[in-house]
Formats: sequence, C-alpha cells, structure tokens
Amino acid sequence: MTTMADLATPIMPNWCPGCGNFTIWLSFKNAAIENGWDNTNTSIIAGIGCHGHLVNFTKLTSFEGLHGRPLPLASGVKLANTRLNVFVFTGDGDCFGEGGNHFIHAARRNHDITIMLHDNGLYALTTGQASPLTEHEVKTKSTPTGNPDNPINPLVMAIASGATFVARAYGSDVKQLTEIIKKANEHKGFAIIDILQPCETYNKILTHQFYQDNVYYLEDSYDPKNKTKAFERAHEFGEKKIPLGIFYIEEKPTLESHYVQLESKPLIDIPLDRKNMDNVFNKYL
Ligand SMILES: Cc1ncc(C[n+]2csc(CCOP(=O)(O)OP(=O)(O)O)c2C)c(N)n1
Ligand code: SF4
Repeated sequence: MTTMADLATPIMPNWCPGCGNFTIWLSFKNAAIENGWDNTNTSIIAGIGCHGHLVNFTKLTSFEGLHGRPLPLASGVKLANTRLNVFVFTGDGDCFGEGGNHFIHAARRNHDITIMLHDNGLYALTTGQASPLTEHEVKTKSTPTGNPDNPINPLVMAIASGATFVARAYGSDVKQLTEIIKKANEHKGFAIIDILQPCETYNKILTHQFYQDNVYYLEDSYDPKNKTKAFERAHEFGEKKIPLGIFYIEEKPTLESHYVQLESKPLIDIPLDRKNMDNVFNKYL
C-alpha cells in the first residue's frame, strides 16, 4: 500500500502560488496511492522546465533528463524493465519544441509509456517565451508584437503520429485527471494526456478562469475508437468549446511486445554474459 507520506521527499515545491502544476502533482499522487505505485514498480522521467521540478518532490525512482529528451530516456527505461509503470512529465516546450522529433518516433513505435503533458502554452521556467503550442498572434516575452508562428495541436499531432491513447484534462479537475491517469497507465501502448495547466505568472490568457468558463466533457455517447471523429473533436478549442476526456483509443501491439527477448522476463533479469560481451567488444572496439 502506498501512502502520501511514502511519496513525500524533504524538498518543498517551489512553484508559484496558484500554479497549475500543484494539482497535476496531486492527481498523480492520488493515482499512485490508489494503484499502489511505489519505487519497486514505477519510474518517473521529467524534462527541463517548471514541470520537471516535480521529480524533486516525489519519492519515486526518477530521472530528470536534458531539455526535450525525457521520451528517449523513458523508452530506454521501459525496454530495460518492462515490469515498470513508466511516466514522463514534460512541458509543451520540452515535448514539442526541443523534443518534437522524439515525440513523433516514440508515438509511432507505440512504446508502453504514459506522457503527462503540462500544457501551459509557453516556456515558463525561462520566464514566458512562446512555445510551439502558443497560439498565433499571442504576445509573449519573445513575441512582443504577436506570435508569427502557427501552433501545433498536441492531440492532432499525437493521433497522427500513432499514439494509441490520447486524452485531455484540465489540471484543476483532480478527480477527472486522477481517473484519466489510471486509465492511461492501464492502456498498453503510448498514452498521452494533454493537461491544461494555467501558468499564473506568465500566461495571462489561459488562466484558471478561462478554463473554468470554457471547458466541457465529451459526451457519454462519444466513441473514442473512431479516429476520424477524434481528429474532428481534437480541433475544437475556443470560447465555450474546449472538450475534455479520452479522444482516442486504439488496441495495438506495443513496441516492447515485438521483442522475443522480452517475452519471458525483463532485460534486467537476464545476467550479463561476459563471454558474449567480450565478443562484441573485440569486434567493434
Ligand atoms: C537544449 C536547451 N535549450 C534551451 C534550454 C533553456 N530552457 C530551459 S527550461 C526551458 C523552457 C521549458 O518550457 P516547457 O518545456 O514548456 O516547461 P515549463 O517551464 O513551461 O514547465 C528552456 C527553453 C535548455 N535548458 N536546453
Ligand atoms: S512560472 Fe508558471 S509554470 Fe512556472 S511555477 Fe510559476 S506559475 Fe508555475
């Protein structure tokens, strides 16, 4: 059984008051407690940004990689130990700017990992520059006369790249986010949750109030197996029309399931054969 105390570290969060990261962190810990995730069965990997600080406050085996690189790290962790639940905490800059290329390839390979996208619509740690998810014409520190770029739609990008579980949540709806995290982890394959996360300090447009006024939940009758519909709904965004929920689910073999070497046990349980390693080293080094 995992408790809140088990997940605590001596380090206190250093996020700004009201930051949307707090409730994402809480939702993840709630899911961990409900599912018994601990150091023996779960690993968390973060990118660089305000979101990445989370690894310092959460007592689970963790790694904070280079900016934009949490996905290759997480895929490596999963390949080495397929028994682990592997979560990636990444920002919209980290995931789609510096890490955009990694995102496409991790999704198309259908690695069995869960991506928690802390989507605050800009680069927060570096004080509010435009990210690849910043809307066109929005003024930021790096785009004082309005963003000339067109944004990436993370849901559309995820479905098009081959992700097999694609959802969106509002970070302050702890109940819904906790449920979606559990479902994303249960799903066998590449799961991404686009988490709408207000940045109190630098984003004066995508605020708590804005989301509270404009989000709604996908209808019970919505079928997440319909890819065409998923693309259609993923394009909805604006006043009174920001849908939340699970947009797309596809059952498909994971990358890890294709390796016969991983069928009986994880790689970490197979002892290194020194003789074979020497053959490899002698041949290539
Ligand atoms: C290769 C590289 N480029 C740029 C930086 C500087 N940098 C550090 S954090 C950051 C922004 C992070 O933004 P995001 O991923 O959206 O996370 P947030 O801070 O919003 O949570 C940048 C540009 C870096 N550390 N490494
Ligand atoms: S700068 Fe924004 S994202 Fe970073 S801790 Fe402060 S409110 Fe949160």
